Amino acid sequence: MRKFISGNLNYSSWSIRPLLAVRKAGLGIEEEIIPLDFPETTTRLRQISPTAKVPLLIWDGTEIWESLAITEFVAELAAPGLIWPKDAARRAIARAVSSEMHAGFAALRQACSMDVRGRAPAPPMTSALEADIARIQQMWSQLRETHGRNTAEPGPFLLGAWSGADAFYTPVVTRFRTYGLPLEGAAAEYAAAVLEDPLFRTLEKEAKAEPWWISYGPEGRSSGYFKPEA
Ligand SMILES: N[C@@H](CCC(=O)N[C@@H](CS)C(=O)NCC(=O)O)C(=O)O
Repeated sequence: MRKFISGNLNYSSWSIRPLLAVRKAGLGIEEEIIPLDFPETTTRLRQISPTAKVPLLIWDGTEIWESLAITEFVAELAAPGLIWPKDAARRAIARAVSSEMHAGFAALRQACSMDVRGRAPAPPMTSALEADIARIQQMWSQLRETHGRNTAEPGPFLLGAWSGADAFYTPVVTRFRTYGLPLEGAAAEYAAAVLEDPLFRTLEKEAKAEPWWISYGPEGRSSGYFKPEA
């Protein structure tokens, strides 16, 4: 069995990162969604995953959890250059910024939950959130202005051609859009390129069509629910 198990595409940022890589690699992997925050969610997650979290990749009896490890595994199976750049220096940078995302940006993640189809006011600015936004602005601009202009693997993404780094920053791009956070210059152009990319557009369409909803409010995150028909 070759199956990728994710949370809702609209809300599960850790799921959509490796899912974009799985789809890019075109390995014919079946996909299953376990909607988050429903009464049965934890039981279902405990049954399938050692961490009771998604994403999880099942590949011929091997179970791989953690978004970065799944992305690395998929990269090994994919054609060279499809997930990580062919050039060793660019590959290292792509991995560095992906690791930085995996381990960091806590203030942004806390204040701006991923909600691909949602639009909401910007949260109150704190110095930690401001620092996360500034680092992202600086990182995206700097990568676009240096590695993004390479001619060997050209494209509008962080390292030129699409890479795992873009998979890791796609949920960040959508947060900037959802909460109307500021971006300028090359960083804003990069975000626009991600939102226009067919790989993302397909996922966005699926996220919009999902029947499962979660609300965010002053009292925190709601349970999952089915939105009543309008
Ligand atoms: N470090 C993990 C984080 C995975 C994670 O936190 N997944 C969330 C969904 S985005 C989850 O499964 N939460 C369990 C739950 O909501 O019950 C990774 O990178 O894969």
